[in-house]
Amino acid sequence: MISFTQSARRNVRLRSAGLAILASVAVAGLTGCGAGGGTVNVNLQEFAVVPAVASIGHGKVTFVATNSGPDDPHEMVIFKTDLGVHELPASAEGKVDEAGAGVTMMGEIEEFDPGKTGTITVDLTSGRYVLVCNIVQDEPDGTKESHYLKGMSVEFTVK
Ligand SMILES: [Cu+2]
Repeated sequence: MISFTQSARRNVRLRSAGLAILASVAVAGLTGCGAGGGTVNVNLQEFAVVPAVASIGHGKVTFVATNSGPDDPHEMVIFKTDLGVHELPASAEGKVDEAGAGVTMMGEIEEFDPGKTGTITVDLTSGRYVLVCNIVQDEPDGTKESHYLKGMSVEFTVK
């Protein structure tokens, strides 16, 4: 008699397991840098600049500013700077020099009235920024009223 012995061992070793681990490490590395930009709502009022968040990831950032007044027109200038919010280069009457030493002007929402909204989109790199209302008004008594000196400046961080 003749007997046949069949060996049916089919061990297929999946070598793709190692590749899957490498891929997940690469994805984790990309998510850690805080990129992305986004939208920042900002409230402008007498006399404060109040962003809804203190920071955002770098990239295209859209600022949507609402003038809550109650009485004055406001604007919003974006400076990249390491100077403090009260240390920006300004004239005696309180107008920030938008081309001054230590500040880089990144963009501006021009002056608009209470109850209205202004928008700007800027491409921002990581760093420290200050948002300012740079209006200096002529008062009826002949004096000047600087919105910056009255308190309309705030620090904002881009990660
Ligand atoms: Cu203002």
